[in-house]
Order: sequence, then structure tokens, then C-alpha cells
Amino acid sequence: MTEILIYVAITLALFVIGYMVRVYELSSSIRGKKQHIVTEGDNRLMARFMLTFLFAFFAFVIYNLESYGPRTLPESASAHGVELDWLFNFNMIILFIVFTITQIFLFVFAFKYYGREGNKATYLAHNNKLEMIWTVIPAIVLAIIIIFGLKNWNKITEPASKEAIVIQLYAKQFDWTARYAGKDNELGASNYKLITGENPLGIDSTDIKSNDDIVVRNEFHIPLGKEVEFKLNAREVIHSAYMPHFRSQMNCVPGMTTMMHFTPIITTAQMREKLNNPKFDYILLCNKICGNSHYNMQMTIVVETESEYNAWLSSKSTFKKKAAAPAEVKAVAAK
Ligand SMILES: [Cu+2]
Repeated sequence: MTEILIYVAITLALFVIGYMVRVYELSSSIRGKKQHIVTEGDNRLMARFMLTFLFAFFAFVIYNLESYGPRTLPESASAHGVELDWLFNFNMIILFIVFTITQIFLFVFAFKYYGREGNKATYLAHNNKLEMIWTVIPAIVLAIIIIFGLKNWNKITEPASKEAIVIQLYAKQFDWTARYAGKDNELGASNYKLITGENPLGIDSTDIKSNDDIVVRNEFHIPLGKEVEFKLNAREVIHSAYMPHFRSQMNCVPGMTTMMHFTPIITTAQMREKLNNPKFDYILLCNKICGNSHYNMQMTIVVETESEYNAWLSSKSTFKKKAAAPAEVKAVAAK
């Protein structure tokens, strides 16, 4: 509420200033002054404004970096994310240097060379040397950024190793379901025609590979230091699996399987300690506006040691066991 009032006050103040300028103009035209002629004094005043703006603007930029910098993501919890963060910082440093130099030139020159009586601008039609410099240097810098970026992208999307743990992430309006490939590390076939309340993923029970698959909801676990391959699917519209702490994101598209993989390097417990926040959890979010409850489409990710992970996974029942369970057990399991 106070924020709205502040905005209203600023808007009204701008109106008042606008009208005061108008009154000044009208009254000076009555006094016989010629307003349309810009004097050297006017130019000098504007030049000083330019320089003041430069300092005020940089003070504002530094203030923003100070106050919002700490709100960015904590250190990467995945192996490739460390390199990705390096690339991001590399970009930001280049941007900041170029931004600083160009803004200083822009405003200092505007201050230094303001229009004076009798001054004449130099006529400069073309300069090959200048053209070369501002074409070649950005081209080299951009090429470096793109090469590093592509290398990183390949690391996330190239086929995972054979030992990678296979997990399907299934997106639908408005929740996530995870399916572990189980002992054979291969996901059983699925078909949308087989979707029922009890089988939301449409897993084909006649496919032998589906017997040891494990379906979990609300949270899924992954082991520290092991490569995890995600196979992503969506039921009805495009969703996007976004795991910010692992610097990973990929679209989930109906009718096709998209893939990405990463290796977690920090457990949930370690990250809680690092951030001094016992309530911290890694999270899987939907990053595609997929409908009215999109904002609530999330799943907790737990990174733990391999033995903890194995214990957790073996406490879950397989798809076959669940399918074979009597109706009342299923009703309990469905809850
Ligand atoms: Cu979604």
C-alpha cells in the first residue's frame, strides 16, 4: 500500500514539475524573452547534468549490485554448473567492463564538448582502422563465449554414460511424477491410452522392463557424485523441468522424450550447512507458464550419499508390486 502511495506521489510530482515549466514558458513569453534560442549557458547547464547523471547512475548500479547480489542462487550443486557459473561470470565481467567504458565516454564527452559559440565539429566520414577494431574485437570475444557455451550445452545434453541412473520426470497439469528405471536401469514402455487414476504415467505392465520401475511423487532422491540421466515427458501441454540449484533446465514436450543429465556434487545436508538454513531444499520447478496452477508445480529434490539413496529407493515398492496389491492397499498407496 505504501508503495502504491509513493508511486502516486512521484507521478503527481512529475505533473507539478511539468506544469511549472509550462507556466514559466508562458510567463517569459509575456515578458518578451525568446525561449526557442538555446544559449551557451543552457548548454553548459545540460553538460553539468550529463556529468551528474553519470555519477548518480553508477551509484545506483553499485547500490543494486550490493543489495540484490546476495539474493542470487547459491554455488552450483552440479558438476557442469560450476563451469556454467564461470561462463556466466565471464559474461558479466565483460559486460560490466564494456558498459562502464562506454557510459563514461558517452557522458564525459557530452560534458566536455558541449555546444559553444563558434565551435565546429570535425567532419569524419569513415575510418577503416576504427571499423576493424570494433568489428574484430567483439567478434573474437563473442566467438569465445559461444564456443564455451556450446561445450557446456553438449555436456548437459549429449548421451549420458551407461552407468547413469535413469529417472523419468513426468509433467502434467499441475504436478510432477518421477519414475526410477529400477534394477535393469531401463524404463518400461508407456502409452497415454493406459493412463488411469492409479497409473497416471500410462506404464505398460506387459513390458517386462516396467516390473522394477519405481514411481514416486512429492519428492525424489539422487545420490551424490553419480551421474543422473533425466528423461522428460509431458502429458498435455509443454512444461519445463527447471532445477535452478543444478543449473539445469529442459522442456517437457507431449509426444516426445527430451533428455539431460548431471552429476550432483553437494548433498542437501551439506548445502543446508553452507547456507546456514536448516530448512533449505533443492527444488524442481515448472518453468513454462502451463496453466493457472503453474506456479505451484514443484517437487523436492533430495541429494544424499549413495547408501542413504539406496536405502530410500529400496523402501519404495516397484510398479509390479503396486499393481499386484489388493484394492485396499492400492487405495492407501494412492494417498
Ligand atoms: Cu507446467
